[in-house]
Amino acid sequence: MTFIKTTATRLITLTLSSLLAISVQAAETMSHDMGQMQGMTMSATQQKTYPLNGRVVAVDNANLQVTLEHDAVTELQWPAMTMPFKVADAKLLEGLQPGQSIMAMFTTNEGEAPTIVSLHTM
Ligand SMILES: [Cu+2]
Repeated sequence: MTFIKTTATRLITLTLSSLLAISVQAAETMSHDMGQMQGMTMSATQQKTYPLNGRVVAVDNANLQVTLEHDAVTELQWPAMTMPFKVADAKLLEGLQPGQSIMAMFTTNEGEAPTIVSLHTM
C-alpha cells in the first residue's frame, strides 16, 4: 500500500513538472516577436532560411519592412501571428500591396529582426 502511494505521488510530481516545462516553452515561443529571437548559432557562410506563407498587412518602404499575417513556422515553433519583417532588398517590396498572399524565405539571427531574403506573390 505504501509502495502504491509513493508511486502515485511520483507520477503526479512528474506530470506537474512536464506541464510546467510546456508552459515555459509556450511563453518563450510567444515572445519571439518582441526582440527576443532565439535564433540558432550558425556560421556566416551557411545562413539557414525558413519558408513562410502569409498575407501582407502593411508595407513600409522607408524602413525596408513589411508586416505579415503569417502561418505557423513549425521548424521554429512559431505560432501563426501578425508581425513585422525586415527585407534584405528594397526590390522585394516593389508592387507589394496589403491583402496580397505571399510566399517568402527568411533568416533569423539572435538579437536581430527576422529578415526576408526572397518573396513572391501567389
Ligand atoms: Cu511571428
